[in-house]
Amino acid sequence: MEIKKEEITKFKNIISSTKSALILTHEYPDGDALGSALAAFYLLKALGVKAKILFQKINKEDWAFIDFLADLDIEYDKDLINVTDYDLVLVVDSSNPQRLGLAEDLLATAKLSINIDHHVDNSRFATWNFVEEATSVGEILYFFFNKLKIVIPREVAYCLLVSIITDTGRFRFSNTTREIFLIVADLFGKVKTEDYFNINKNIYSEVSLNKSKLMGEVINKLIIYHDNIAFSYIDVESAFEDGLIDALLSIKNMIAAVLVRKNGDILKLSFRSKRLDVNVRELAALFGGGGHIQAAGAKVAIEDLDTQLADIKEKVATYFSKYCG
Ligand SMILES: [Mn+2]
Repeated sequence: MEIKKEEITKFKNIISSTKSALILTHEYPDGDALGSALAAFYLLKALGVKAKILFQKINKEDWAFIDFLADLDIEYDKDLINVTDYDLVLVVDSSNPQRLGLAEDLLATAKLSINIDHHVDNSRFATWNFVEEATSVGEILYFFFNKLKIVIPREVAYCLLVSIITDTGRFRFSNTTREIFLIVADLFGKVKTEDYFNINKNIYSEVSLNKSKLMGEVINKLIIYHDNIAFSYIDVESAFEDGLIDALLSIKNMIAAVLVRKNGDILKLSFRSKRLDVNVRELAALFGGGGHIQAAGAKVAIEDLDTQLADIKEKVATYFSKYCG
């Protein structure tokens, strides 16, 4: 990818009149949301902006390993934020304002907003939108640093690696290109060897006991459609979100997976596909959601749970019939 010079100039101009900023990302932040929010904090700091990050429903246990980062200003409680205290709200990794969960109203009342994202279906909801086709917001921010000629310190390189590693599924997804390896090689030169080891160990080699139990529950409730589609429904309140669906998708012979989670009064639907020609974004759209071809999601308000679950199952089975058999 390449960010146009005009875009960088535009960003620079907006920031030049900004003194304070609030950084938001989607609730239940994943590696890219987290990595890009932290990298954005450092980017703004380098540009003379005092920033604060608000994380919502973050799973602190799983992400505690990035704690070594210094000078951060992070808040976890939305109620402690008065949005009028900030000149600007910067949103990362969120294709629409609804993804911000309870922080949606903070964005709605912000004086000015910037949206930096890599989801092609981004609704361009901010005053200024920087939506680029990239593996991750981390990749986009890498170009922001470079084009603005801001040296990337170790902490930022670490965050950008977390973004890129998680949003390429450890360089397994189809968005993995030669270009992304060149960026990673550059970032490698800025971190310590043990940093890369540490990121992978924490994200992939270890799963907390609670999350392991939840994965067990996902597998216990498994239903297979057309011999190739893994489906599961769980009703467990938990902050663990990321990676649960991988337990389904990694089953041999599955070409796609659907995970439905009851979360308070909503159903959260996640869709993943193993194949480039199996489009789950189209399926997510049937439920008012969106995302990428191989990874998408939707949220549905619960009215009549049993009827809705039956409807979801039927739509899933029908949708995939064209790919199976
Ligand atoms: Mn992302």
